[in-house]
Amino acid sequence: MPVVPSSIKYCGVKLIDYLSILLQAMSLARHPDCLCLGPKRSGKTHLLKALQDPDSIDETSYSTATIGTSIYNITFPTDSEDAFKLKPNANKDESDALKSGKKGKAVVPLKSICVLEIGGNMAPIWRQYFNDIKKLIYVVDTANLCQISAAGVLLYSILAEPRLQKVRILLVLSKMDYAYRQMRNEALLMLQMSKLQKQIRQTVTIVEASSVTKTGFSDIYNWLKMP
Ligand SMILES: Nc1nc2c(ncn2[C@@H]2O[C@H](COP(=O)(O)OP(=O)(O)OP(=O)(O)O)[C@@H](O)[C@H]2O)c(=O)[nH]1
Ligand SMILES: [Mg+2]
Repeated sequence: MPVVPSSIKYCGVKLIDYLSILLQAMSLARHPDCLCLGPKRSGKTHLLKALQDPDSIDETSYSTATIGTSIYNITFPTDSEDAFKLKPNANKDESDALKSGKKGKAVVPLKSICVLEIGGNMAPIWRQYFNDIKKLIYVVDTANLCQISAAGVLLYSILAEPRLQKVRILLVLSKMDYAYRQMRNEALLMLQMSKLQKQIRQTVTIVEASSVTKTGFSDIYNWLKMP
């Protein structure tokens, strides 16, 4: 582990640059298929853990703030139609083998996607991770009235980034299990989505989700499945 030179130990900007290079080198061992961004405590870690293993998150779960980045490998079943699309030349035997196991039990092919979460406290240097990204999940906490407008401004700054003009965007309205959350239309109004969508080139898919009740998860898996 390299030692941080003492001269920059307490110098905020330089230290954060140093850390970002270090973290980038560590996390890019496998290039992520997708980035997950959003303000602090918006629910990124909870969401990705729950997508990875739905049983790992319930109403008693707590996630600590992500310092730097975290990688998640999300594996999910593809339906048989997708499997045949992936293998267009499969003959009948291969197709049957995909559909059923030896004892006739259904075997559904799995697909895995690598998602890189960058902590909300890294927002000033998110753009260092924008190279060669095809998909981006942006998580907004619908139960945090104080944060939601700022989340919209941050989202706009991401969508204006030249390297992200062809990226597929998934906007997750998180924590939908809270009674005091903003409803979809109110949240979108506070994010100024209708104004924003007129100014951007990307297609934005919007999903209401809860990592506790797993609301919206089938829509998220379907979005992840897209090429
Ligand atoms: N009830 C409920 N609570 C949630 C949900 N998602 C997140 N939380 C709560 O919000 C807290 C923060 O969520 P995290 O997933 O750590 O937030 P984050 O976006 O990863 O935060 P940073 O890593 O700091 O950027 C969690 O510890 C949970 O207590 C949800 O869907 N429902
Ligand atoms: Mg986190």
